[in-house]
This record gives sequence, structure tokens and C-alpha cells, in this order.
Amino acid sequence: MLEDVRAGLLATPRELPPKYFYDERGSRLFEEITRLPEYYLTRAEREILLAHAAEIVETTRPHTLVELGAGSAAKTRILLAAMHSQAAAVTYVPVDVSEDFLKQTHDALEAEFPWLRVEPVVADMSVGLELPPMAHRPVLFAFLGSTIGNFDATGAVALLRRIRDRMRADDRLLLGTDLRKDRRTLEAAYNDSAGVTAEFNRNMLYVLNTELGADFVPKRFEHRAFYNQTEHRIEMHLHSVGAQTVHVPGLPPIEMRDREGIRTELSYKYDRRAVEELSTAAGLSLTHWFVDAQSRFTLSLLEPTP
Ligand code: AVJ
Repeated sequence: MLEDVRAGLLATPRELPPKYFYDERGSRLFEEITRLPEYYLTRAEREILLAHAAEIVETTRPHTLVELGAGSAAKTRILLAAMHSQAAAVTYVPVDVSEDFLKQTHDALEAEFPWLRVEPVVADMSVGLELPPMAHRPVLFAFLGSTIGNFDATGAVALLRRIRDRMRADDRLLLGTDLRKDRRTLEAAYNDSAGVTAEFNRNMLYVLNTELGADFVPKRFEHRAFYNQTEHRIEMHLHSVGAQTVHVPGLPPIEMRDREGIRTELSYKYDRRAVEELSTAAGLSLTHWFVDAQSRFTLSLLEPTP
């Protein structure tokens, strides 16, 4: 962690990786974001899953579901129920960076679904993907929520490639991607009127204070999120309110100028061609393209290219 923070805060412009949003409080704040009126992504993806889970399961006939960035698995229950309708025993492998949150998800699901075997994996998918041996195949890998959007093209292809390397010919990947659309709708989703996204953004500073003993004063940083049309991405930043010095043990003092920013997240937006380019580069082919009624979000089913 300290190396990531050193590299990011000493860079120009300064940046920090979005994975450091997600301590238990950050995971809870994100769950709150998914219920906001402006943040349509989760509802749009749920709509697609409700409409197409049976067809996705029919096509893949999976016995195991491996989900990257699982979080609370709120949407995943739809897929698991569809899998149970065609296989008595189902195994679910949620992969997430937040151990506490994974534990809660594990306990909740095992209590709710007696037929489900849950094998949580704590992993940081941006660096590696150590998975337990898959006893029950075929496997459906799922990467939902447009979390792929946190990675630039190179990072996204590398991650999809890591998944591809663990797939057999009859395994599939279900990929959720937010579609490019008008700036107003996109910017509203990352600047909600209740200020939850602003608090989620600032939560990273609390995580650095707790984990590294830094002395950030979160309320002295302002949330900013805007759509970079050229790069097709939402950018989230924290801007210094006034000049200030931040101390992170092990790093030189961080002299922030008034209004200087720290970039905390990129959220790329896609169209069909962009998804096909990423998949092809990772050795995957698009077989199904599912869109919600308002064409805001898609789920792509991908197979390994022979
Ligand atoms: C979890 C990465 C998909 O980029 O939309 C929500 C995180 N950031 N509001 C996204 C997020 C600000 C979210 N992902």
C-alpha cells in the first residue's frame, strides 16, 4: 500500500488507486450509492439480469459462478437462483479485496441458500487472480457493475487475459459495462444531490489515515467528478481547499497547493466496438450482447477464442 501511495502522491498530477476506497465503510457507502436515484448503473444491470439470467444459464449450463469484485452480491442472487433451477448443487466463488465484506456476504448467502456452497477468495484482481481449483465445471466468470471501467485499456486487457487463462472451452465470462451517453446523465451519477459519492470519494483519505497513519483532513478536500469526452471516462478527483501540508509516514511532506487535485478514480464508458476490441485483445469473443430497455448498460457474454 505505501508503495502505491508513494508512487501516486509523488506523481504529477497526483493520483491514488480506487481500490483504497473499499474498507468496510467504503463498501457500505458504495452499497448506498447503488440505491441513489442518479446512479442508474446497478438498476439497469439488474433489469438485464432479471430478463436474461435464464438464457445466460441455459447457454453456459454452469455449476460454478466465480464473481470478481463481488461486494454484497446483491445482483448475483438472480444468477445463482437461475443456476439452481438447472443444477442441484451450485458453487459460488466471490472474489473481493474487502475481507470483512466478503465474510458478511458468505454468511448471508449460506443462510439464505442451503443448496449453495460459498468459497470466498480475498484477492486484489488488479495484481493477481489466485483461484481455488474449480471442482464443478463449466464455470461462469462474472465481472459486473462496470468495474472493468476502473482500468485503462491496457489494464482491462491484462485483467480479461488473466480470466481467459483460467477458462476452458465451455466456460464463459459475463461482463458488465456502462454505455457512453450524454454528459448530464453521466455526471449526475457521480455527483449525486445527497453527497454520498463525495463522502465515498473522501473515504479514501480516512483509509490512508487508518492504514498508513497519514494526517489527511478529509473535509479540507472537495469532491469533483466530470466526464472526459475525449477519453470516454468519468474522472473523480479530490481538490485541496486552500494550501495545506499532508504527512504520510515514510514519505516526504505532501505540499498541496490551493485547488490542487488528486485523481482517485477513472470510470471508462463503452460502446459495442470498444467491448469487442478489449475482448479480442484478451483472446475472448462476444457471443451475446444484452442491453437494458433504455440502452444505458450492457451485459456481454464472452467465450474463449479457440
Ligand atoms: C464500482 C467502479 C463500477 O465507477 O461506477 C461509483 C464506483 N465510483 N460512484 C463506478 C463508483 C463512484 C463504480 N464501480
